[in-house]
Amino acid sequence: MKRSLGWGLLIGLLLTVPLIALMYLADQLVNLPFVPFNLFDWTTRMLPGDLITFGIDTMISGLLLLGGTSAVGNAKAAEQMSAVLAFLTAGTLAIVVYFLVLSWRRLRPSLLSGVILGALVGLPLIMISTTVTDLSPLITFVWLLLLFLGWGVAASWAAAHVLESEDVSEVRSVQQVSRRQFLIRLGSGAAAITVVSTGVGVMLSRRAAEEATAAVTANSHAAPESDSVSFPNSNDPVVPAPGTRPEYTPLKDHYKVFLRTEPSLIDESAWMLPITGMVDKPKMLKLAEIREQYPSRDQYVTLSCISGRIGTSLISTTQWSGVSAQDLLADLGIQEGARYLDITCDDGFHESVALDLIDQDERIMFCYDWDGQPLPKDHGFPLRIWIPDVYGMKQPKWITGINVTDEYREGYWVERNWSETAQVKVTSVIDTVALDAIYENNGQQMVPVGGIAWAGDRQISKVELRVDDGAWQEAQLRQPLSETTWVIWRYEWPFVAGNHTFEVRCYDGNGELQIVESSDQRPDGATGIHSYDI
Ligand SMILES: Nc1nc2c(c(=O)[nH]1)N[C@H]1C(S)=C(S)[C@@H](COP(=O)(O)O)O[C@H]1N2
Ligand SMILES: [Mo]
Repeated sequence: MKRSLGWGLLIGLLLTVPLIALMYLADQLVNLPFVPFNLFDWTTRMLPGDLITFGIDTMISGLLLLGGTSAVGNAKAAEQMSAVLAFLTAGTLAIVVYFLVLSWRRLRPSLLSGVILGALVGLPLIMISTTVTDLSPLITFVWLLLLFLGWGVAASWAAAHVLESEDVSEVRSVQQVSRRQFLIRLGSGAAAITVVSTGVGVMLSRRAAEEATAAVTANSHAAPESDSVSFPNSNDPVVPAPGTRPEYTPLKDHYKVFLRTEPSLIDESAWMLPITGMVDKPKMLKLAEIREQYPSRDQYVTLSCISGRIGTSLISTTQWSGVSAQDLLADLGIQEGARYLDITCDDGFHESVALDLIDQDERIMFCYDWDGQPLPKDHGFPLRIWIPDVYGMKQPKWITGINVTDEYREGYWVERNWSETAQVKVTSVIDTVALDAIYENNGQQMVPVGGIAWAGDRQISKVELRVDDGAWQEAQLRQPLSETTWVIWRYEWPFVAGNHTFEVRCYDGNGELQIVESSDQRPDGATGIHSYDI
């Protein structure tokens, strides 16, 4: 029993690793589904919302502990790694169980038993993968079935070589020799398949990434905003304290959140936006038509994720360009009684947006550019919506359809018990106490302290700091990029040696103090005071 457990583990690993490598290769070559990701996405979709949030949160805190804030950018890589490891574990365990059953029931590892193993494991996975792929289900089915049957048959063949149970000693020593040879052959076969498939796969994926970058550069009708144009507040005398985050987030550093293991990859030539439902004149629009037929507008926007804690790195600022939802809807002939847009996305995400809200706010836009360039694929290419003053969870990316309706449907995360309104919680954060930048002013040593404050579109009227429970002191505010971005603040701290705790609080444009009582991010967004120790 123990021996078959050991053999099962070894053979399980030796066979499941190349299986994964082959699926990866086929994914890179012709876009066949990569089952580990499909399985992971399916599982997270089936699990209750609370548990997923808990999982994501645990992972983010784990990464923070391990590698500081920069590691959070790698959360997706960590998720992909977990998906592959989970699959490897499951595949290996299946072979272990198969080996245990064989030795427990004293069965010969026949070819049929291998076919059964492959089918038992493969069929449910194939069901999951065919529901998420865009390829013909038949091709997907045949390819994956062959792969899993091959894996099962290889397991039975390996079992036949390693699980013989005769006790006669000469036979055993002969067996040991042939077993060793067998293992060497199996091991080198597995290694060869893995190395070649992964190598070619990685090469293909690099080339695809390069081509995508080249295409974006060729397409971009304007140089990136961040390089060329000066910002509206470039003359503001309040300069960020050294160590404050960039006021305008470099595009590659913008935070990312998406529910699937991989972002949707939408081909512009195949994409059209249908606007249907309660309208007299339904439409089907290509991206170029949306760009050309409607006036475009630009807006500096800070976007944040509701699942961030106080001081989260899931918040960023860039320039959004697109068409006002009012303009896009103007000539559709929206019928009497219509009340919502039901927006659907490539990845199964969806959200309802009230027509009343759109009527009240011309800024709500269907956005196609970020930072003067077509939306990056991670950020929703070709089209996403922007709604001021609400968290990202209400703002669909990769939009594939707009249905005008009189029925309200809860959005993807609302269905999973997150806030229905998801209005941004007023927040302020200390980024830096710049001890390195200490300077003297009239004989007093001063240290610049800096950070951000944000209130959705309600603006910031005041930011205050205190040190070690002292009195609250007012900070200087830099003019923001727009009324919908964060405000950079700066405070000059009269230096006192030793350990200290800094705290920050802010007031919105109406003079209302941010919520200072701590509450968890779930379900309405985190509240409380951010503090910083030196
Ligand atoms: N289609 C789709 N849209 C989506 C999401 C998603 O998973 N799928 N995530 C939402 C969430 S929770 C956030 S915080 C923002 C993040 O946008 P970003 O990744 O471009 O920063 O996108 C929102 N829109
Ligand atoms: Mo989010």
